[in-house]
Amino acid sequence: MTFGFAYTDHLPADFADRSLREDVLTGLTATRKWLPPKWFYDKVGSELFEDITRLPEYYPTRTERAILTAHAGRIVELAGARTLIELGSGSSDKTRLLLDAMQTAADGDPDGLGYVALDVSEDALRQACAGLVAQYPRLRVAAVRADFTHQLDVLPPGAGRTVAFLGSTIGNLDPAERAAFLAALRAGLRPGDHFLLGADLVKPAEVLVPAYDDAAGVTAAFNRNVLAVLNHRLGADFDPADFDHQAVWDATAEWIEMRLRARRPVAVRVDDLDLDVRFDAGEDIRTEISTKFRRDRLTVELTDAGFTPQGWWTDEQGWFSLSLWGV
Ligand code: AVJ
Repeated sequence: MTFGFAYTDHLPADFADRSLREDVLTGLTATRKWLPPKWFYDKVGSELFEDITRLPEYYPTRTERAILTAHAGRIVELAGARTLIELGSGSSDKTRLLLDAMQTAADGDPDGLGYVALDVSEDALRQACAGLVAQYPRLRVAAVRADFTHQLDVLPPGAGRTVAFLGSTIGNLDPAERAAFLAALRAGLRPGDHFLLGADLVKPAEVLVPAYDDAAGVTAAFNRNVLAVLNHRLGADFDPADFDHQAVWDATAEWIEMRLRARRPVAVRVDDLDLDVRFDAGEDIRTEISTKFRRDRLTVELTDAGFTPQGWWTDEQGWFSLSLWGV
């Protein structure tokens, strides 16, 4: 047993390079410039995100963990979870709370339990799965390299499947992308499967804005890091210091918008795309939307996609939600 987990790749080797090039070409030539948030997460960006999760202002990670700590047992019981499939597995530390609850629920019979990580990053998958194999020697672990925004037909079969999508990553999708994602997920599930969703909730702007514009400047560094990613991977020549970090609460769309604002007129060359990009002073690149939800809206969207509500949990302040859905 060299690896201890099965690895399946559903993406071409050059997937990341090709989609980065497409995204940057589309986003930086648009009238209102934008970049998708998935390119934040190179090694430096992933470390900065881990730092963000420990900031006093950034409540989502610790709040979601507290809800899971309090309710994982009940969630696993309601879902009859025996195979946990995690979309965008990241560092998997919240995953462990669910796996522990599955083991407790299974007590005599932990051998049938499984964990499947689904992510676009081979490195992230291997690291997460190797850690879990070491810690849970009897768990059946599988890694699937796939793009969860439109490859949900590749979920492996299993008994008592629960698909977990935690951390409010769903908030990064705009309404159309969200509807497409939920429809694709629903199509990949069968009766008896469950969906466990972590979603951040609407709350006062005085709480939301500092969570995305912290006093220590970690989120600003995280935001600017996407420009360094473009420099390294596409031969661009951004000076990240030319751009200011902005976090704006859009009360109509109910999302936080992160932007990079040119401090002066800027000209950038992106060698690998043979592209020249000009920014006026004050011009923005939208780098992320982070949607905040209400229970009613989530229920409508999930119900429209063919899910039925099975449970809803929040913290005392009602800041973050975990919800369980059946099909
Ligand atoms: C990982 C997408 C949930 O939207 O809160 C943190 C990323 N961006 N600070 C979020 C993020 C700025 C985060 N998600």
